Amino acid sequence: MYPLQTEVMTMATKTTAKKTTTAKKTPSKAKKSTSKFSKATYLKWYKDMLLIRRFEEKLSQLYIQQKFGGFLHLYIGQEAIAVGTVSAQQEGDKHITAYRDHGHPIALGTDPRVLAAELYGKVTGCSKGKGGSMHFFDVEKGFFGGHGIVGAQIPMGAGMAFAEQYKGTKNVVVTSFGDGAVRQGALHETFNMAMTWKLPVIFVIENNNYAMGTSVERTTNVTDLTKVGLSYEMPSFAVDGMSPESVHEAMEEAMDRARRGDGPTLLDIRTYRYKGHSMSDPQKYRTKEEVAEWQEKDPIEHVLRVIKKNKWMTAKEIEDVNNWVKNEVKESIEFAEKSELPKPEEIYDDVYQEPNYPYIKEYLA
Ligand SMILES: Cc1ncc(C[n+]2csc(CCOP(=O)(O)OP(=O)(O)O)c2C)c(N)n1
Ligand SMILES: [Mg+2]
Repeated sequence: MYPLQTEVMTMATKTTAKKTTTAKKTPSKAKKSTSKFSKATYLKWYKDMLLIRRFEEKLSQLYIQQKFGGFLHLYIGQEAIAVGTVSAQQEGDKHITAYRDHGHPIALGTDPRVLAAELYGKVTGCSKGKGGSMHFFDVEKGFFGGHGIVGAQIPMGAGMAFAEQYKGTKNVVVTSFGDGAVRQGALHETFNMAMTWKLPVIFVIENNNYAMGTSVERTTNVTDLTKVGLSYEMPSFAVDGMSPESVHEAMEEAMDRARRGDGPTLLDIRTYRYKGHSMSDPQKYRTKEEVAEWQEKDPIEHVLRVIKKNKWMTAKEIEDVNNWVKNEVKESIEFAEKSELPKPEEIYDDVYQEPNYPYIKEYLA
């Protein structure tokens, strides 16, 4: 059974930590939110998380109806990570992630219409319809994809951070990846280099405990992933990924460290994906009870409870937000359906090619 965040937080506050079978896996540095956030922040978190969730719920229906093809990896359950990160960032900061990439651009303010169009392979899509679900991109908003090769974005994120350091900006790069990617060799080379050069990069493990159907426990005997960062003497912390407050605080601290020139941080953000790995996943590797236990910690419900408790929105205003979200989703799909497909002659446009690359047979003749 994957440890619930309450257990992580109990360990962190060193109060009445129960001895459970999972307790040994919970690191001692887990963080719990203590500070207060503004009404505006909570309202934005609520609106953005709801948009991510409703958008993806609609996408999963459309995918089953075969309205679009390719892969579809849903972010549902993990929304607090994207919104808590974005609320902590500053103008000019950059993001790069894996193929589970719908949450970040929405939290950064990319229009869901261009995201829906991308899924439909339409020319109005954020990657001109040539990337699909795994290759969302929005450079204007600081979102550098959307990468399908597990762990490939880790060195790229460090490279982007090197560029910021080289140019002398104060921007930081948030490089996100899954728990499965932690076992890629490139991560270790990158961590070593990032620490040596004190790059302004924040490494984020979106730790949902599963790489497809393989749990962290089945992959390694080092199940506390913060230890991977600590072995490079990188400041490394476990964070409650069901709480946007905890994500924001941990991120803000890491961003300050990077901007001061003190180098990278590793955040092992404990989260859960409510849906399967992709759309074809029989989910035999976990129980319904485990899913339900995590859903009890739902970040959208949590934020809504805070809003209601503080009387920040009336029932009517909450309904208005829900209707706005519903309409955004509807209009996004209509936009995608009405848009044009790319022209066949454009197929090789925007494809990276180095004509004198010496190892391609065609160029050797
Ligand atoms: C180098 C490489 N190996 C294998 C795959 C197949 N693959 C796609 S997703 C995935 C699991 C990765 O899990 P994790 O990093 O935890 O991310 P999550 O899907 O949980 O967000 C694998 C093995 C791949 N895309 N790239
Ligand atoms: Mg995972």
